[in-house]
This record gives sequence, structure tokens and C-alpha cells, in this order.
Amino acid sequence: MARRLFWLALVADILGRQAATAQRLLVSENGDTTPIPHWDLQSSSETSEDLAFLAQAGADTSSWHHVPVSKCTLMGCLLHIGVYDDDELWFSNNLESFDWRQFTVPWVYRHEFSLAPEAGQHYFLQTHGITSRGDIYLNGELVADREFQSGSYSGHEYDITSLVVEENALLIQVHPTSYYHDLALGFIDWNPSPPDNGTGLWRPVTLKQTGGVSLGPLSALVSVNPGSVTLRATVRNLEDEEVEVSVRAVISEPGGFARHIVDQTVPLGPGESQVVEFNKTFEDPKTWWPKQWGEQPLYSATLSVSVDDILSDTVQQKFGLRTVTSKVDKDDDIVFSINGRPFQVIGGGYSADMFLRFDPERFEAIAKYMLDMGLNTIRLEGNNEQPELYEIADRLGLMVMAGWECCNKWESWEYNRELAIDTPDYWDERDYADANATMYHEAQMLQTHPSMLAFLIGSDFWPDDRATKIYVDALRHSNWQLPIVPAASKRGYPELLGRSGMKMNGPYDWVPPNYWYDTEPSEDRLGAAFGFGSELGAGVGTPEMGSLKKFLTDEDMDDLWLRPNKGLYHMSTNVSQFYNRRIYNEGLFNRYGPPKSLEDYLRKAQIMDYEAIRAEHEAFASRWSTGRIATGMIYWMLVNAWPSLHWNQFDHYLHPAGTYFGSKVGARIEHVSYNYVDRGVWLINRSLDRSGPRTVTVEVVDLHGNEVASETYAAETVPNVASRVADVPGLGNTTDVVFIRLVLRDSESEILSRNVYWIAPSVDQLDWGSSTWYYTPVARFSDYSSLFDMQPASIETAVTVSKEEGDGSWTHTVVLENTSTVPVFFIRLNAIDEDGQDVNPVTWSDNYVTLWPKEKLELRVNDWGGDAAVVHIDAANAPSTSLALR
Ligand SMILES: *[C@@H]1O[C@H](CO)[C@@H](O)[C@H](O)[C@H]1NC(C)=O
Ligand SMILES: *[C@@H]1O[C@H](CO)[C@@H](O)[C@H](O)[C@H]1NC(C)=O
Ligand SMILES: *[C@@H]1O[C@H](CO)[C@@H](O)[C@H](O)[C@H]1NC(C)=O
Ligand SMILES: *[C@@H]1O[C@H](CO)[C@@H](O)[C@H](O)[C@H]1NC(C)=O
Ligand SMILES: *[C@@H]1O[C@H](CO)[C@@H](O)[C@H](O)[C@H]1NC(C)=O
Ligand SMILES: *[C@@H]1O[C@H](CO)[C@@H](O)[C@H](O)[C@H]1NC(C)=O
Ligand SMILES: CC(=O)N[C@H]1CO[C@H](CO)[C@@H](O)[C@@H]1O
Repeated sequence: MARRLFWLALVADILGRQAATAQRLLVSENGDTTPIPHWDLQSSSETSEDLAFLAQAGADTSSWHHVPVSKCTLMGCLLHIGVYDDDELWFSNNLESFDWRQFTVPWVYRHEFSLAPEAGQHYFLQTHGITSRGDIYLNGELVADREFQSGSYSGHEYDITSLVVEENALLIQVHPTSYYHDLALGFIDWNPSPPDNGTGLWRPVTLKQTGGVSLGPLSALVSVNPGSVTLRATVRNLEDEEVEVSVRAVISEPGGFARHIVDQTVPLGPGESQVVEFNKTFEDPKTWWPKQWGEQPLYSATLSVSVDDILSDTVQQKFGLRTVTSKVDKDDDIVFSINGRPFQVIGGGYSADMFLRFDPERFEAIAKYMLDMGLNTIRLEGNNEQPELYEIADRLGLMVMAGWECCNKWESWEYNRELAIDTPDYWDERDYADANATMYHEAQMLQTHPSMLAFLIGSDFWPDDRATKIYVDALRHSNWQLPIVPAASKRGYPELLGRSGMKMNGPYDWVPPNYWYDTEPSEDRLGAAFGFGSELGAGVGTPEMGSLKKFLTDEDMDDLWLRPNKGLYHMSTNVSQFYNRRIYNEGLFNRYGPPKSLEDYLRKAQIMDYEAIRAEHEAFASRWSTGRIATGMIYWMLVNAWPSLHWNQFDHYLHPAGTYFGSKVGARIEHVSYNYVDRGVWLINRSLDRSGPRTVTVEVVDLHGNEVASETYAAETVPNVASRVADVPGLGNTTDVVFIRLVLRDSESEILSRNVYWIAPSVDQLDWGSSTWYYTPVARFSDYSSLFDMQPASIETAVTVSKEEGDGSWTHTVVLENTSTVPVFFIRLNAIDEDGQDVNPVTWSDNYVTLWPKEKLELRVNDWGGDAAVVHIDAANAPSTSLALR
């Protein structure tokens, strides 16, 4: 009996150990691809210099850092494990005194993993970019050196079949990054550089197992009329004998209702590669659209290769049926079309996190905020991120303009004299080779994503002819079907691609609202609303108090209003024009009056931010179909790498404020707007399908609430265009600021857009002749100071409905009622939790609103996390109040 128990126990032990081993295998089936899940990390100043020795299983790394994630830069890793804390690093100017010299030596990442290699199995180590370069060792052998594995986007696949054993050790030594010498990810003048310059495994390293036949990346070439796809991939025989390969494509239609299976047999000689192709025309194709125009149906495709009925490799991709084309029109402006419809690009410029941490949940919130504001495109200037970004954009219907970044090594061309570096490091053979690997890797990663709008192979400058050819060949060989744009500017272009049709003439700093409506568009009118502005804005994006307190001292906050010209650490870098708020503050002090307190400054800043970005959006939207058309604009910027005082549409803590709500009004799909220069009312229709008769009511009141004018117009709208409806009545004889309220209604009198302006008797007078690349100065400012001498008003507030949504968020309906005969100017509503902290993310139907005398307005707020307890309400001429939500 005892003997039997012994055997049972032994068998159980063996089975248990086998199961445990199987679980620990990094990959175990053909077709498996897995990221190296975690790393040991150490500075080379603390490790043995014998890397080959360290790269053997069993080396002692117990004293190293242990980082439980598959990817992180050096700073990202150290932050993740709590060696540093970003709230602390980013507080005030703490980062300035950080010891960055620890990153002037290489660092070492190391991981041990188990495999069960057998004859006929093949293993590949795949890199997706290592900053700035890496020496890769496996089991004591050098797999690739830093001359080859170089550049932040260079992906390579290394065949490690002959090196793998059961217990393996992988070691990667990463080398310090210089933005001047390496094709890295930088931030130019946007913010201080991270102390490690982004060095390290910012993307994962993956391991793949196959049988004797492997599959290369899967491309999907699509068309919408008819709806069809061609799937393509390279099949490779890894063995030295001939094989009959069975290739199977499985295509699942959106929603999984229909599956199509197609088989092919491909004979391959020893070591031979061949491109396989599958065509499918769909009977009932489901077209993918950007969010504002329709649904985002996604197909999925799986390709598998088998030999003798044994699966050898498999690849999978989602794709969507949509086309993008572009042309440079007679005015030298690029116009994009999606599925054959001219598409006005309304977007924002992205920045990665300072430490290149990518959180899909955070990016999804950013993308949802963009769509909530009515934006349709995100521009990635060199910060091309992780594959999940594109998956989220596909799912939500946000277009993506990816591309390479300005300046630094990327644009180190002899004809780029503006390059502000001491020793220009022009490209050599190795740089061209890196550029090739870089472009191949990104093109293959991006090819299938329906959210892709274009790839910009240059930003401020176009690449030289040799680099252009490398980029274009890599894109074309990767089955790229979308526009390739040579630069985001008009400074020059490579012969191979011709003109870019994108302008980059600023502004980047504050300009008044009428700037965008300048009536004589021409090259010397700089950024005004015509053509395609690849990066432009009035430099706004001031965080509110709840956010400022998280990263500034009281003294830092006082600098904002007491020292209006001071250089500030949380603006752009200290060598940049945008290091201080001088131009912005000059506008604020002159137009709205010198601030009396920090609170007063912040209110005025939000008013300035709101009107500045609203005007930019409305000018571009209303110029979409007449004259020198406005074909697109990318607001500079969308988000920042860290808590910043400018250049965003919401702050680092995802708190929406003036820029957010100014965008949200200005970028409405159906909208009515005021043109500051022609003093007319414009009707905007950015939809493809909303139709029917419309009316526009235009009312003007003075600061006391007395009616100046009131008219209603029947509006004829024309598809996908903007048109002028009427002059705003009553503006001819005004002597002080007035309010204009524009309301657009459909035939059922439902309000489609409500939009309130404050307008001084004269517009700000621009001094166009003194323009620089970053702004146009104002010769005479408008006077809005009387807005702060209005009679006090009172508002009644109530919450009428509170409802928990299925996703855990809460929606509350807040009613504001003006009980006075004067308007209530600029009411800011802020949802806070029980501790008085701002709740973010949060979506408001509208906010930062101005109420007409006796007007009652219903607003909806959706609090994503369900933590909002109170809404705090503040207005320029009414007492602050708080409203309990539940
Ligand atoms: C970061 O890059 C800059 C130049 O772009 C260089 O001066 C600096 O030394 C680099 N820092 C590190 C830690 O390598
Ligand atoms: C698929 O379609 C393309 C374009 O219509 C054609 O050139 C190609 O020969 C087709 N391939 C197959 C395998 O039918
Ligand atoms: C670029 O890389 C591809 C793929 O590795 C290679 O086939 C091609 O020869 C390279 N081109 C240049 C110009 O280096
Ligand atoms: C600008 O910032 C750099 C990097 O933090 C610092 O070394 C330098 O001293 C600063 N220069 C000025 C003028 O503040
Ligand atoms: C807006 O434009 C679309 C086509 O682009 C058209 O179908 C629709 O009727 C227009 N809506 C209005 C209200 O004019
Ligand atoms: C200005 O006021 C005068 C006198 O009331 C009136 O005749 C004229 O139409 C007004 N002008 C405008 C543009 O409203
Ligand atoms: C108290 C008061 O005057 N309320 C008025 C506010 O405005 C609405 C809409 O115009 C009126 O219906 C209320 O009587």
C-alpha cells in the first residue's frame, strides 16, 4: 500500500513539474509570438564587462533592478519600480537638478526564459526598435551588435534557432542616445528632454516559434468599390529540402457573421521564399468611415501555413474597407479624400509621454476626447508609438497622420540651415541603412490599419533624394496604398514625390481671433485659414487651478500673473521662443485688463484660450468650400509630454478647460459661427448625411442685457460645405462690448448649435508686416475690460436627472437658469469628488457657457469613473456656487 502511494506521489510530482515547465515556456506552439515579459536591469557601471558571460543562464542578477514589464526606457523602468516618482520629478523645476549623468554609460537589460526546442522548430527574436542602439546576446553569443541594431524604429528579425536551448539567457546592452546623432524619438523644443533621452527598450522584444515554414508580415490591400481585399504575405522555407506548403486564409466579416476560407498549395524549394496572395470580393461589403461619417466595421484575416497537416506558422491582422487619396490642388494645397469624399482634416498634434510610457487606456481617453471635441485626425510627429495606438484609432474612427519628426538627426540635411545644432551630423551609410529598416518596420506595422490617413516622411524639411527613395521603396514594398507626403511644410520637396501641399507658417504663439479670418489669403498672410496648416495655433492651453496645484508651487503660480514675461520651466525649453508667456500675457493684460489675482488671471486665460481656438476651428471650417479653401489644420498641439502650461487642448491630468470647450464648440459637425472680419454669420456642415431645412437665430445684446438686434433666417445648406448666411445685425453703431448669440435649429426646432460671442466695437489690429515664423503682433488691441464691470447676475442651478450608465460612468443633467436681466458671462462648471479633487476624464455636452438674460440651459455631464459628488460653478459676474450631484 505504502509502495503504491509512493508511485502515485512520484507520478503526480512529475506531471506537476511538467505542467509547471510547460507554463513557463515562453513560446511552445508554432505560430506563437510573445513579448519578453519582464527584465532585470542594471547600469553597465555596476555590471561585469564580460557581456557574453552575463548572457548565460544562471548569472546572478539578484542585485539588479527587477522590472515587471515587457517594455520601458531606462527612466520608464526606474519610474515603474518606484526608484523615481513622476509627480515629484515634474513638480516645479525639480527635473532641472536631476542627475542625468548616470545615463551617459550603457545599461543592460537581461531576461532568462525556458523553451522546449525540438528538431524542425525554428525560433526568431524580433526587435521593434531599440533606443539608441543595442548589442544583443543570447546564451553567451552575440546575435547582433550596435552597428546593426540601431535606431528607435529599426525592427529586425534574428534567427536564433541554432542558439536556443532549454534554459536561455537574453541580454541587451543599450547605448546612450543623442538626438543629434541617432534616429531617436525626441521632443524638440516642446519640453525638457528626459534625462535618459529615451534610451532603452521603449518597445518590446518578441520571440516567435515556427515550424519549417514561416510567414512574413500580412498586408491587406483594400478597395471600396467593389469592396474587396487582397491579402499578401511572404512564405519562406526555412529547411534545406523541398516542401509542399498548404496556405489557408480565413477572413471573418465584421461581427463574425460570415467566414470565408480559401486554400492554396505552394511548392517551395530549399530556402526559397514566395509571396502568396488571396483575393476576396465581398458581396455585401461594409465600408469603414471616420467617426463623423459612419461606422467602423473591422474585418479580420488569418493566414496559416502547414506542412503535412502540421501547423508551421500563422499571422493575423484586422483590416477595414476604406480608401484614402490626396491631390495637391491649383493653389498648391493638399486635399484628402476618404472613400471618394473630400475630407477636411481637423486635428491635433500628439506628443508621447516624456518617458515614452504608453498606456492604452490613457490613449483611448485621449482619442475619445478628440472625437468628443469634433476632431477627426491625430498627427504623430515622430512619436509613432505602439501598435495599440492604431488599433484604438481603427476601433474609434480617428484618422492618423504618422510620420518622422522635425530637426535633430532626422533632418540633418545640408540644405537645412535652420538646424540649430553646433556640429551638424550629416547622414552616412549607416544612417541610410537605419532609415531603411526604420521605414520597413513602421510601414509593415501600419499597413493594415484603416485609421491611417498618410505617412509624412519629413516634417519641417523634406528628406534628401536618397532617403526619399529609401522611404518610398520601403513603403511601396510593404504594399502601402495611402498618400506619402514629403514634408509638413513648403520649404522644398524631393523630385520623386513633388510638392507637399502643406504649409508650416505658424503661428505657434498667441494671435487674436480675427487673425484666422484675414481676408487676403496669400503666403505672406502666414497661418490664416486657407490651405493645409500642418501645425498651427494660438499657443493656448492654460490648465485650471486643480491641475496647476499638482505641479507648481504657490510662487510658480504667482509668476503667471505677477511676472508676465518670466521664463517658466513648464513652458517650452529654455532655448525656445516659447519659454515665456510674454506674447500671450501682453494680449491678456491689454484686452481683458491686468489681472487682480491668480483666480482672475486664470479666468481671463480661459476666456482667451476659448475664443482663440474656437476662432481657429471656425475659420477653417467656414473656409472649406469657397475661395482659397482651407483643406485642413492640425492644432498645435493636442497633448503634452508632461504637465505643461501651453500647447494643448486638455492638460496632463485630462482636465478639459478653455481650449477643450473652445474646440468642442468650434469643431461641431453642424454649426453656426461668427466671422470676426466680415461680421457675418456662417453655416457649417461637416456631415455626410444630416439634412433638412434649418433656421438661424441671431441676437445681439449689450452688457446690460438690452436687445440690440434679433433676426431669424431660413438657411439653405449645401452638402459638406460652409456658406455665409447673413450680416450680424446691429453691430454698426456699438460703442462697447456686446454679446452675440447664434442658434441653429432643425425643422423640429431642435437646437443643433448654440454659440455665444463677446465682441468689442473694433477688432484687434494685426501688424502683418512685423510677422515672424511664430506669430503676428497686434498693433492695437481690442478692449474687452468692461466685461468685468458688468452688473452682478444670479443663476439658479439644479440637477434634474442622475443616471448610472452600463459602463460604470454617471450622467447628470445640470440646469442653469439666469434669473437676471443681464447676461451671465463665462460660467465654468467643474465636477469634483468628495475630497474636492477634479474628476477626470469627464465629458460635458457644453461648458464655459455664457447665458442670455433669463435664459435656461440644460447641460449633461458624463463622469467616466462615477466619482463626481459636486459641481462647482463659477462665473465672471455671478457668485460661485456648488451643486450636490447625488
Ligand atoms: C541627450 O542628447 C543631447 C543632444 O541631443 C546630448 O547633449 C546629451 O548629452 C544627451 N544625454 C545623454 C544622457 O546621453
Ligand atoms: C488579385 O487581384 C489583383 C488585382 O486585381 C491581381 O493583380 C492578382 O493577380 C490577383 N491575385 C490572385 C491570386 O488572384
Ligand atoms: C532595405 O531593406 C530591405 C529589407 O531588409 C532590403 O531588401 C533592401 O535591400 C534595403 N535597401 C537599401 C537601400 O538598403
Ligand atoms: C537651460 O536648461 C538646461 C537644461 O536643463 C540647463 O543646463 C541650462 O543651465 C539652462 N539655461 C538657462 C539659461 O537657464
Ligand atoms: C450636409 O452635407 C451632406 C453631404 O455632404 C448632405 O447630405 C446633407 O444634406 C447636408 N446637411 C444639411 C443640413 O445641409
Ligand atoms: C446706426 O445707427 C443709425 C441711427 O440709429 C442707423 O440709421 C444706422 O442704420 C445704424 N447703422 C448700423 C450699421 O446698424
Ligand atoms: C426667475 C426668473 O426670472 N426666471 C426666468 C429665467 O428665464 C426663463 C427663460 O427665459 C424664464 O422662463 C424664467 O421665468
